[in-house]
Amino acid sequence: MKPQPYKFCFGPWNISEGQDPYGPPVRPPQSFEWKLEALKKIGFDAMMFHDDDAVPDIDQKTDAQVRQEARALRRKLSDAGIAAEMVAPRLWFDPRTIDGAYTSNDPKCRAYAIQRSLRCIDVARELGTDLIVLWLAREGTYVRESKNARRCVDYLVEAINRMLAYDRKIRIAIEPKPNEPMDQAYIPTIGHALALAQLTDDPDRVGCLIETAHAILAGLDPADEIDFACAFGKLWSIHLNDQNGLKFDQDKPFGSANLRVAFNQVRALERNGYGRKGEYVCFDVHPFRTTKVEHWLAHLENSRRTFLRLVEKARTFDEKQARALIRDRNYAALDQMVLEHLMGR
Ligand code: GLO
Ligand code: MG
Repeated sequence: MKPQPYKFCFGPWNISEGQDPYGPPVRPPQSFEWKLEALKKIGFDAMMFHDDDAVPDIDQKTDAQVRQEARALRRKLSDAGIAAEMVAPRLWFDPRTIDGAYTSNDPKCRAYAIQRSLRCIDVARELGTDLIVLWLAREGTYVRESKNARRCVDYLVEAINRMLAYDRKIRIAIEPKPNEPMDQAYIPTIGHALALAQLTDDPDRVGCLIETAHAILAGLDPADEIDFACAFGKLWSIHLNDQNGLKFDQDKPFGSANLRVAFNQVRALERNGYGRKGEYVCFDVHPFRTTKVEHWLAHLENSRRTFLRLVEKARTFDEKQARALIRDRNYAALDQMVLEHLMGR
């Protein structure tokens, strides 16, 4: 089979201004048009969106306004030759999501989260994508006794069922993360996401999105998460980046912390034919806080460059030699062979 040419994507939040919990922005905010132009200039194919990236102040607008603004955005995107990859409801900013969105203890807040998610589907429909991403940012606790985790599973299923029923065409990709902002999240891994899918009314339309950093924060190998999701035919999007151990979510450029772990993710994507059904390679990466304005897109270009170099490395890996070493159970030599290959020999 002919090797897949990959298509690339990032979100407007990936051109970030450098604020962290200890300091303010260090780069001036840019308009959406500037970011779209930047995406086009560096030759990416698609943009991913939060519902309020697409329609700012979405909660203040009527349904008709939301649809109209999303339609205007679609025209802007198609004029630029850029696709909308997915839309994700931002369920972690509003005061009604302080105690979680779908799993809040307050029924009024849970109702808000569901309504907001249905609006997100309206936006996706207008933007011409059937993919809704759920990063379940605040579905978890700081204080374990504050919520009934058993009931929270039902709340999550109920919210997803409402979305599935609202639009029979959409697919939902759950993006698990084990912590941050929460101490402990309810859906920390791909196994949890896919198990949750089985409890919904239409498991075939509930899949997942793997983010490298999130898998590492869960103590897992992102390549294994890729293979696991692909065994179910449910890897519908991916956020490649990197993470140096168990710290705050770093969203480093792809391959920046561990080239070998990155290589294995690329190998896993290649052996599963990722991209053949139109899936995009998305980089959920951020510039370092030290980045100057004139270098603002480097983390995105570098991530793609590293990805493509690793595709080459995956395709030129001596599989025959590797198989011989595996037959001989000579894993020491296999280990070194991988290192030599990555070092260029
Ligand atoms: C944060 C997540 C976040 C999501 C985005 C889309 O840790 O990775 O960037 O990917 O909000 O849902
Ligand atoms: Mg992400």
